Amino acid sequence: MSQLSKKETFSTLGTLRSYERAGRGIILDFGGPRVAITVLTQRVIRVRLAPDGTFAARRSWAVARADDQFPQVAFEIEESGGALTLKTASLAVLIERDRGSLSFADAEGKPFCADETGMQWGEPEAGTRRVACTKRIEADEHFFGFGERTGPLDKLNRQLINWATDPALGHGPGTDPLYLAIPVFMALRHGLAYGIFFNNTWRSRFDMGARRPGTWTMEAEGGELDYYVVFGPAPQQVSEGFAALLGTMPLPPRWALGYHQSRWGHATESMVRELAGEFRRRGIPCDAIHLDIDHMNGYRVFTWNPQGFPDPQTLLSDLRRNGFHTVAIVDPGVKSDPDFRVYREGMERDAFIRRADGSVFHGYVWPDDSVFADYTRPEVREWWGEMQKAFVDAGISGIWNDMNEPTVFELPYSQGTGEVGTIDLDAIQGPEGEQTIHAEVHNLYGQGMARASYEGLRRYLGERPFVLTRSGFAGIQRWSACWMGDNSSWWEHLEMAMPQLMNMGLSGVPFVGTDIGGFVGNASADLFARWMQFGALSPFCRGHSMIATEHHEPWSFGPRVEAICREFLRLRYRLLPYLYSLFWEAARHGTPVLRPLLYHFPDDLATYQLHDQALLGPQLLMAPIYHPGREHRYVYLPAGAWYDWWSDELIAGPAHLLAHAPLERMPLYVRAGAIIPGGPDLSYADERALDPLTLDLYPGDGTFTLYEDDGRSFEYERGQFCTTSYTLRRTGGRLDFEIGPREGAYIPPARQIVIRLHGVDEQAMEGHPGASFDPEHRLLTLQFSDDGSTRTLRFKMQ
Ligand code: MIG
Repeated sequence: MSQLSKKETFSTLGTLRSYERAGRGIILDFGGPRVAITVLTQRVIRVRLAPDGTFAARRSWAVARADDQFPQVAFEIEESGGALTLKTASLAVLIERDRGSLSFADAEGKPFCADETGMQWGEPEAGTRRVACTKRIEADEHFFGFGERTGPLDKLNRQLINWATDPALGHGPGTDPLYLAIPVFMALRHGLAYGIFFNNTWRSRFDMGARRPGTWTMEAEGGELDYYVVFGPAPQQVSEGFAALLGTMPLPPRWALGYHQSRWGHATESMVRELAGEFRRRGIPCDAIHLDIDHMNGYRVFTWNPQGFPDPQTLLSDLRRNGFHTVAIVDPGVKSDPDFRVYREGMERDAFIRRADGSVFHGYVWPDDSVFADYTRPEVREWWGEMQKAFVDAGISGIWNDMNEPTVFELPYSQGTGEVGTIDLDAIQGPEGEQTIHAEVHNLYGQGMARASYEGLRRYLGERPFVLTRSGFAGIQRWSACWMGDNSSWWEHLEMAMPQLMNMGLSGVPFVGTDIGGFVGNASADLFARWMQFGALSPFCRGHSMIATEHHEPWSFGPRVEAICREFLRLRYRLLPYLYSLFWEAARHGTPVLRPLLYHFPDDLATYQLHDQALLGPQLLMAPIYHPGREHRYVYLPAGAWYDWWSDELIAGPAHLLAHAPLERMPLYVRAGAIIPGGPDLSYADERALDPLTLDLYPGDGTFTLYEDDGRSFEYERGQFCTTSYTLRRTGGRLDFEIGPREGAYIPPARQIVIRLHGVDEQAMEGHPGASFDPEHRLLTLQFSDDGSTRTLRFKMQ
């Protein structure tokens, strides 16, 4: 964003003249420029600048709820000397009269998000102007989130551009930006977390102390200076604030939590049948087969290649009978071909983006000369949604949206694509009466497309759809899962996958994954095994690879790696009740599924730079190996007691340890007090009911809530679900395990409960005549039938 750095005179606010209380907040008058501060919740404050004094009636493209949809919240205004203070029950906003600078403070007066240079704006140019705001970085403050990025977990000292981009030739640790543009971050220091959503869809940039140490800046090439401050003080509360603002992921169908197998190059029905058959023959669980662009007829979206896929309906229903769902890719480029229905209909409806001169915009993508639907228009989304019907009729249950930054080639594909660009920045887009140029809505292109896919699929499937997208903006979780695009089969990209996915979670997007094994290039056997270990415990779990590379299926690397893939995918499937409950938590509260350790240990500064360990939910800690030939790695366990997943050895944290990790093992730890609900081995997620329900208990104090529903309908939105809360409490020589009442309308099928109590001695059996004890593993096992009623089990401890 060289233009933003160029020397330019920026205006600043000056002295506060007056203010007025206005509905949910206050409006500050600086004798021309005005600033609106709106109280959305006790913890969520919106700040908007109007350089000319008028707040344009403007669309907030990404927020899930407009300001007036938040319930009214009480706040007070105090005047004292040179400052004005707005107070809610949780925080204060201080406004300095002489400079108009804003700062925030928690209930104890600890400052955060304080203006340094404060708000600035440039001269109007072609109907818009540059805006910026510079704030102070507090001592020991660090920055996380920002969507999908290369590089480390902590983004202090980095610049991050928000501009959806396909870095077509691959990416390295310094590449920025990538496909998703999510101007959302979380600032964290000891005792205080807050979040920022920069509500601006233009090309923008965060500078987190790179240009001027001690300050951070958000700046955009156009649009408004409009941002939301989401106060914690705990990371969880920041996630909840983002959820209130940007929405949460609807529950995906349970099958989408299974393993997905993809590959560019599955060009025929027989290849697909063989692939699916192989999973079942080899006893490797799998739920979904993805069809890449090879399935299309001349790369025409929503069509089938008659040679490769002469009878998709029979193929897909055969797959379905065998427990496989089919996900098909849909790109935005619509082949410019008068004989092609999608093109014809789109032209009739004037659905395609037009250039500034009024002619339809054309660009090259896979089908060569193509046109692009304008998904910012509701009627265009509706029409695109209708296109899903033919796919649903053929048996498709998920859509994979690719190339939706959008990517436009310089040359026809037959001539090698040339440079990769996008739609003309001055092309015309937007709903009637709200027309704007591509530059304002570029970052929303993938979002609108994913939304159209989701809404159309939802309508025709009548069940929960699965949508996967490469591009998106803040709030993309409301419609789609995301993968991190074209990584390579490099150890460095396995390493990078961890902070990428964790930062996506902190940005409000929980359903995320990377191409297991790497997309570009050939994975080595040990890279594939290590990536599968991490991928099997990632929220979205898909193997994918590029055309003309070596095969990357779980069995492509010989029996040793195949056994590792089988073991870890089976583990994922056994953990589905746990994972599904985490997805429900994400759907309700915006909580990430995969979390950096700082999420649960925000006061332990040693976790802030820990990019290579992750928590799956609150209880399971993984420490993947991401170097060739390594069989040991350094692991940090924060305060508290931990169990080694494989040996049940008890480890007291905080501890730095060297974990032994032969190729078959990814170091895994469980927090003391963990209650992990699990199920039987499965070949696919809905193969059979959850019976027995296994509860793995690790002595200590903890709680967990199991969530259950039918796994595929929208009945849960009408209350057809149930939860069961479990509590583990350790007091002296006693461990109490409480099964709370099953709450909610959904009744799971009758089943057995198997309790597996880890790390105990023989006396734990006392009073449990039916229990068995394995002294070697110090494991007590106990079984009874589950009638949904409450129960307390008491175990004697040493
Ligand atoms: O530039 O559809 O990221 O997953 O296999 C290639 C072909 C276009 C890019 C996607 C990748 C997909 C590929 N696509």
